[in-house]
Amino acid sequence: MTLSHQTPDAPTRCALGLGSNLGDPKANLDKAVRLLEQTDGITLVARSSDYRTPPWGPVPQGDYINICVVIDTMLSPRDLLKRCLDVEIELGRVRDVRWGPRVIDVDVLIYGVREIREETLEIPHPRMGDRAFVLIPLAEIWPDAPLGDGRTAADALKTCPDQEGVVKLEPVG
Ligand code: PH2
Ligand code: MG
Ligand code: MG
Repeated sequence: MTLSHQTPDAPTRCALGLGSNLGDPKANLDKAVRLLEQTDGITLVARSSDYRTPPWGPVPQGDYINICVVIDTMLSPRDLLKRCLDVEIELGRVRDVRWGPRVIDVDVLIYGVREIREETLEIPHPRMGDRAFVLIPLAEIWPDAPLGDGRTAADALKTCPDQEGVVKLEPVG
């Protein structure tokens, strides 16, 4: 059995990054968080504010709303990934263009202090340390989150580019 299939002996603290820029992004994010929190073996610890973020990457597309959540989980890294992908499917995600627009994206960013480098699962997420749309919501709820390169989320924010474009949305109602 590979490392990513090992279930933990005790709940493991993890961070997930969620984003949406198709349909009703806020509703999509709310629904994804609800599905995650209703999952056996997942306890929601914290949810960040919603952030409007300019699209990152080579594909021209609309702004995203991004959030992060912190969870405790008894699922193995592989089962947690599977649950995230199932939530994406349940919300109607179709995988077409890489980096392209999406109804929902649910990424496993951090799984305890575990480092996993497999073809279909890389934890900590290899690109989060320089992405403001991940680091800003993550540092809001878990500033000490270990990025795996010796830095915390708060450390990485000190040098992270493109932070000006990320706007915190105030809750309505
Ligand atoms: N996700 C992408 C590509 N670009 N840009 C923003 N602002 N937020 C995202 O979540 C995002 C992106 C592919 O995962
Ligand atoms: Mg993804
Ligand atoms: Mg992503």
